[in-house]
Amino acid sequence: MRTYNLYPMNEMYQPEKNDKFTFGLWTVGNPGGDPFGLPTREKINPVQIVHGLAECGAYGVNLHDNDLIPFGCSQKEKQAVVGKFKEALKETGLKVPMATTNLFHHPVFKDGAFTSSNPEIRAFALQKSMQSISMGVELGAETIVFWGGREGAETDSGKDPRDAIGWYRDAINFLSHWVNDQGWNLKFALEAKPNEPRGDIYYPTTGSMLHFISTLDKPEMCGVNPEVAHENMTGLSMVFAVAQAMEASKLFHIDLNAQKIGRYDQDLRFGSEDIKGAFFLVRLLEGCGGYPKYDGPKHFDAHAYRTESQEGVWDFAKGCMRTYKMLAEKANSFNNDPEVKEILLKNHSDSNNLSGILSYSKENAEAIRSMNANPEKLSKAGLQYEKLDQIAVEHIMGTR
Ligand code: GLT
Ligand code: MN
Ligand code: MN
Repeated sequence: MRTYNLYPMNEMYQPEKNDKFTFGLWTVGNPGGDPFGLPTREKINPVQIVHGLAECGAYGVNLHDNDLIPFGCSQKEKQAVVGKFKEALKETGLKVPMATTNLFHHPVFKDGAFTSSNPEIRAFALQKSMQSISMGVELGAETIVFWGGREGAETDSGKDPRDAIGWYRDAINFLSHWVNDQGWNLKFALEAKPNEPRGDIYYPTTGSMLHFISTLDKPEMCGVNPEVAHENMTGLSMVFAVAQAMEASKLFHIDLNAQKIGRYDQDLRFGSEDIKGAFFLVRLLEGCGGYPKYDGPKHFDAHAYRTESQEGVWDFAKGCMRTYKMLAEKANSFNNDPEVKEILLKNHSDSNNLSGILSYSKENAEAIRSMNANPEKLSKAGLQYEKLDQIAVEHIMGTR
């Protein structure tokens, strides 16, 4: 494989192990097929993917059960494939931080897995998840992602969404109790998506997943796996979704990619669309405003353009990581920019010492009630957000 030579002089953006950059087998292994056209690349096998990712400098590789073990594979074939995969991991030092279950591809899941109206299909979905989680544990995974691609509907005539929502809860509760009984210390990360492949999907946003978690038997085991594309598809803010998850200590995993608003799930190279959105997301993840850094794996759930050969796939993978690192540097320079600090300090200042009365007590309620506010004067202050935002743009563009 050739080395990344777009910027051969500049070594500072090389990925390092402690960046915890990961890719799924299904991402760099995507052969470029789409609903309208055949694949444009040869399919490479999981062992080749592990070696390719290691050469790119990734930390780990994630997988669905069926990315490694074809559906319906015998126990013997399974052992052989897992053995070879483990060998490749050992040779390269790559980790498997996350595993997930494919509950969307096989026709049996055409009307949902955990939310199928048929209890036999719901039971099969649990069985498949248990097998997949066991394999994940064998490979060292600490996080199990659940993406319910088929958990939705085209018509609400077929089932009551309240039933479906309850069945999804039953499934996550079942699996969390089972994992606990196995003595495994795993985290579940729930991934939302508004639609596609279903007309509508239950729990369509990270925010709705966060509420769902609070209704589970073992909420402490469960967090979210927000994806840029999935929040952006409907025009929502990924920054707000991730901030809400971080503030609730529920950001267990993250899927980084890019998306044009209002389209199908594009899964584009991280930072290739909405560079300012990507900048503020990285700034959040790297720690700012007195909040700590997100320390979990950063998974690029994206794939190369269909125009690419395998070489282009590695360009894509290196591009994702490189852009993240460049944005992390820019976020740091923005945070340390004296003018930024000055504006933020001024806007947040508490010259009348009022922050102490904003949490409820009877005395504080009395203080608020009798306060002499001056909304006319308060509304006069310009907040200098035009300047702040332009400074952010200047940092991103490298002119500051
Ligand atoms: C699928 C989906 C992704 C999920 C993967 C995990 S599978 O590619 O589009 O967003 O994260 O199941
Ligand atoms: Mn995803
Ligand atoms: Mn996606």
